[in-house]
Amino acid sequence: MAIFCGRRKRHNRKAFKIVQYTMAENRLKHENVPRQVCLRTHSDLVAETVEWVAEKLDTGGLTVATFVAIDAPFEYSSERTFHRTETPVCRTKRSPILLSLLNRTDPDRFQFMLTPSMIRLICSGLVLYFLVCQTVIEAARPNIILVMADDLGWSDIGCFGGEIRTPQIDSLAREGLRFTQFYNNAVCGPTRASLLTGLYCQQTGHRGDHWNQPKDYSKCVLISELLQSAGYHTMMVGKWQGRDLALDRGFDRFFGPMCQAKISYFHEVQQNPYYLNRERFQLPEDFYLTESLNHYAVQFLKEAMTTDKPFFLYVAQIAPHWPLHAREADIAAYREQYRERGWDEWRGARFESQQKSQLIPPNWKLTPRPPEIKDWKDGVHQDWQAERMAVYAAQVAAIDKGLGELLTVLKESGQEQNTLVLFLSDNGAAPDGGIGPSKSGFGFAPNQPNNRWRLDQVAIRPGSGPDNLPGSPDTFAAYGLAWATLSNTPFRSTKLSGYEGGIRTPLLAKWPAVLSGDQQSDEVGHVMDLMATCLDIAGVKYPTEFRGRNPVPIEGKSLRPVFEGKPRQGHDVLCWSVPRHHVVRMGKWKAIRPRRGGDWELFDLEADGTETTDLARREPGRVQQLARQFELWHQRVQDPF
Ligand SMILES: [Ca+2]
Repeated sequence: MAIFCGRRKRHNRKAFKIVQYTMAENRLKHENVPRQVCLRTHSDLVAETVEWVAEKLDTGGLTVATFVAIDAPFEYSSERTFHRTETPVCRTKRSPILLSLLNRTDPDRFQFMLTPSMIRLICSGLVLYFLVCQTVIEAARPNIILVMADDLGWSDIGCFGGEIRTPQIDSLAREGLRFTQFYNNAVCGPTRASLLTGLYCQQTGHRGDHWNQPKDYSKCVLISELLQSAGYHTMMVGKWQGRDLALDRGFDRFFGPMCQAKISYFHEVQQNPYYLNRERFQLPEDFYLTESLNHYAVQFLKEAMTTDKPFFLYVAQIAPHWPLHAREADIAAYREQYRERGWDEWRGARFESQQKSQLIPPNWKLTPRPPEIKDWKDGVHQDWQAERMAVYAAQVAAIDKGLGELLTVLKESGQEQNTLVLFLSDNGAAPDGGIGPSKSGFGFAPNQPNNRWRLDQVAIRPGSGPDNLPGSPDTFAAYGLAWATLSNTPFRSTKLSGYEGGIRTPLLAKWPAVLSGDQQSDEVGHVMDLMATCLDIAGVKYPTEFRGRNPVPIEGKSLRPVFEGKPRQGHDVLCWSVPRHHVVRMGKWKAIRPRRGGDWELFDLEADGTETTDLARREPGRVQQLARQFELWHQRVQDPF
């Protein structure tokens, strides 16, 4: 039997839905066979339709269920909607409906479908041909899953040398490609601006030096908007830093906080309201941020499998960004390994692993440990220090677990082959949290209530130390410069900086239909290339006009040739204006100077990727050439620094 759960023109949507459900209930009561239902529902009703069917499957009322989601953005009208609704009918898995329709075994049930216009359409060989062609084209368009971690250091994942257990992320490298020279914008908001628009963040109104600030959407178009308008089902979970709703920016589904201030992993806090699509979302008991994001990513992905559209899922994880918040069982899994071996030993181990796996050239030196960081063996409060890294590791592991859940859904759905899965980090590891124990920090201090941040008004214990361990919901701490230096092994400096430890990100790509496994690329790329890549593989042209806006021409360059093993026309010059530095890279050469003025330093990244030897005095002409390129870029993107 077929049940239509959408609305007809002039029908009250809710009333019609109830009528259809009731009809379905009655049919199921009185018919034993075939107990098969094909539900055709508007995409914003899919979730509850799925729930309804799940209940029927549980109670034995149904044995098989198939779904067709009608594209909600189109207004319901006979001809046009018929195109939208009947396209799937022409696909083999929808054939039961078509057969029923043509056989007319139960005309009552299909009274709605058999309008004159629909019959004309079914009889029209030309239109059918067109629909079949559309179906073939649609089937070839790849799905995209893009997972971005927040403040994850370059080597925190196993396949980049890390000791934190990340088997799922590592599987992307084993079954795909790892990029060794990929860049972000050193801080959250600017990276997300580039990722979502394919532009330098300055072109969208970001200065590049602030974690979060208003963006000028009049000059750009978002990846979600273009993919959605091209027929993709678009979904996002996680960190949304816009002032408007993600659903107003091209996403069909959204779960996460409107992130405007420091966040908690366990509770709702000031300036971070959660939304599920357009509705405010009340956090359940026993909430844990990363698990919740993982949960909704999986739910959205499963829902996407019920549509006939290709999909784009953007998972903007907030972990392992501070505060250090994790569940005790997850922390316990890492506590001993950091008590036994500190930052020096693990850093050496990561470096060795990176050389052994040829992630980095053998001639690079490990960047020196910052002078303020003591030798681990000479340090005090080692258990507290170890606890800081153990909580951080638990936060990383939670991201990995979520990716694993997505990969499982993908595999079981049979869509693994033609799905591009990308993983990266929005900036280098963050140095915040202090070198030693503290009594205050992050706006919390002794002799003040510290209870205005959490909405449930529970006070935060300020600072961090041996008598105030991090991890639990009433703490607010970060792991400090020493561990951040480990996270960014072998690179120099950290988040906010223009040195490689601030702006270089791991990037992994898995796409079985195109990419074989265990590949590595030293192609230089930037986070703005991801939008160009997604549009390229989806067959979507970047527009000169979109809904009354005239977006700046896209800066990003597609990575598709790299996936296909072909030569790629990369960036001649890349520039950054990040919180602490101005940076320009041309080929293997990189010049960097303090943002607030000062001399340029020059590094040969091929010979010295860890930026240990400044060549500026030896090559003043080259410095001048790079500085000129930076000035040209600065004028072009209208950086207001
Ligand atoms: Ca970040």
